[in-house]
Amino acid sequence: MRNLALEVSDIDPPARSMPACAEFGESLLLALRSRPRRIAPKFFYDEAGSALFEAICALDEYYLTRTEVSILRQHAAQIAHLIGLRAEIVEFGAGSGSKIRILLDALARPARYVPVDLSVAHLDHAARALVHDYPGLEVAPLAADFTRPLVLTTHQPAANRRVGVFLGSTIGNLSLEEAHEFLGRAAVLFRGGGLLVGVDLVKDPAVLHRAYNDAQGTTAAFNRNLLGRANRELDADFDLAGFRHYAFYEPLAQRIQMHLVSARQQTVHVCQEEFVFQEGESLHTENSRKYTVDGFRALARRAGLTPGPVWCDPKQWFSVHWLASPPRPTPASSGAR
Ligand code: AVJ
Repeated sequence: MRNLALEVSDIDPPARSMPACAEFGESLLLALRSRPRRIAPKFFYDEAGSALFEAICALDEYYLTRTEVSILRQHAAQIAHLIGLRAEIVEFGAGSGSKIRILLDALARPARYVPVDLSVAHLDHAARALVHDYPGLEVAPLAADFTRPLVLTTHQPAANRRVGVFLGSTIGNLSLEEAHEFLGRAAVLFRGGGLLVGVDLVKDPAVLHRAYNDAQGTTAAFNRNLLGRANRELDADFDLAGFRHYAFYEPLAQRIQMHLVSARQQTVHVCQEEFVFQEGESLHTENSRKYTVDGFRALARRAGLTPGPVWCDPKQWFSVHWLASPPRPTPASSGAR
């Protein structure tokens, strides 16, 4: 009998299109030259940034992670049933790979697990641990930027049924237009299967404010690490203490905005180029959009998905959605009138 278990050495080195640091440099220079200055939040996640994000997930104020984990635990059996037997699971923004274990433990026999993440180190570490802990599971990591269309269209199917998993409310980093586009591509990629998405919900602004302004300053350190990363990778000379962490909730736009605001007039250098920050001038580093349950379902429907069950915690602070992507009608069934 053929042994389907993969040896760690069998895992292909993750393929990647562009060195992340070169892309970071270009994006930061573009951001600093334009007004308003803004950069994509994906650049937070170097090694230090990923560790800081893990620390955020453990904070009292940051209810998102523990709430989502409790929802997944409570409904793992039903979710596993929807995912079905022998499915290929593609997880976007897999990170440390801890949440997927809740689902893997509930699934009878997943065919294949494809973690998609920007960080090769994260992917490698998580893949090794999963191959060790789940004998018989094929793990095929993909180092890629899932905010780009390329990834979702070039990836080849390996199982009959493919299911996407996008947890942690990472979808909140996308604008409405980008989220619509992502869901539309997912509808095509996961046709005949579906997509499981974790979505943070609109709630008391005070609760949201605390989640992004924790007492220990971990979120501030996470935000400032972007500048630290520039100092390490791009020969920049940001004074981290010269920038204030500023995060606020906009009820009308249903999102948190996060900024780094210059505490004084200062000059910084990035890749030999000089930039002046006036006192109070900001670098916009992140949007974190919140949804209502109905608002998110409507967005998914507009993108071509069929909203199914949705699970929430008792306080209705966080939601996990099953979005089905119905199979294309077969010629036989559409021809039969
Ligand atoms: C990983 C995008 C879901 O928006 O809550 C945490 C990132 N930023 N604290 C979020 C984050 C500040 C997080 N996501």
